[in-house]
Amino acid sequence: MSGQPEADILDALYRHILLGEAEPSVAAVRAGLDGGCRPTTLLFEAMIPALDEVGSRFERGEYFLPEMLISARAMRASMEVLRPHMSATDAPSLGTVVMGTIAGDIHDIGKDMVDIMLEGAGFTIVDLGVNVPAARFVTAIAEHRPAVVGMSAFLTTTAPQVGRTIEAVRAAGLRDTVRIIVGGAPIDAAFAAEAGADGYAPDASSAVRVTKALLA
Ligand code: B1M
Repeated sequence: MSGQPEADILDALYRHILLGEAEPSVAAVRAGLDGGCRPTTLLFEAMIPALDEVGSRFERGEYFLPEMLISARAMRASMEVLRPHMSATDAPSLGTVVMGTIAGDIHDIGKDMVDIMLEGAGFTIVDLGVNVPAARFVTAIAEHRPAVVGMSAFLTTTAPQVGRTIEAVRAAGLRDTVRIIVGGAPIDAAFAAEAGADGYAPDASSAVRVTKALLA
């Protein structure tokens, strides 16, 4: 047990990720877990708010790409420590989900968070990574026969690729074999419906709820 109050650990974790201090971030996650903090508390009350502040600083011109990058590294290192604590037990898989960030977009932290939450809920994840061309989604569906396909989009400029990817799945004759859920900061329910998706989730927890509902 670390003996530190939870609020202090959350505060330290927030600051370390904001400042891009990977090792201290990882140490704070470990201290939190040792002290009995829930992994989702660390994630939603410190780690994600820190990255939100990184984004705000970038918008205000106080942070530039290198700062975003080192904060992202600290986030990723901390997520790796959390991941095993959020995994499901040996229960049978609820189904396979093929996930990927659409073409032109290299953001993956939010996608990986959705992976972790879905894995934790009992789904099997096939993650295609970032900058995934429509054709790669199509071949992955043919290969893995998933119940659900998840697409993440984080940039306004490349978000229209979601609709193009869904169209490619349709053109390949595979659209009726899968349910498609989309998410990411520039996307909302109206955009998702317009793009031809079956579901939309604004965050990783609701992605689990929506995925289960799509399969019910
Ligand atoms: Co980028 N970036 N970035 N960036 N970056 C944003 C997204 C931005 C909002 C920052 C800002 O201006 N405030 C902005 C986009 C503006 C816009 O288009 N509207 C932006 C920009 C402009 C850029 C570049 C163009 C910068 C440049 O080069 N000038 C460039 C683009 C590169 C490219 O992709 N081609 C770029 C690059 C980068 C880094 C490489 C430095 C780094 C990425 C590191 C990485 O991902 N490996 C980075 C980062 C770190 C950010 C911010 C700061 C943080 C992103 C993040 O991880 N957030 C981001 C600002 C921000 O988000 N506040 C920003 C935390 C994450 C948990 O939230 O990603 O929203 P989020 O994911 C959520 C939900 O969206 C949802 O659940 C997740 C968890 O709750 N969700 C789903 C996600 N996928 C889902 C799928 C679902 C359902 C829900 O179903 C399948």
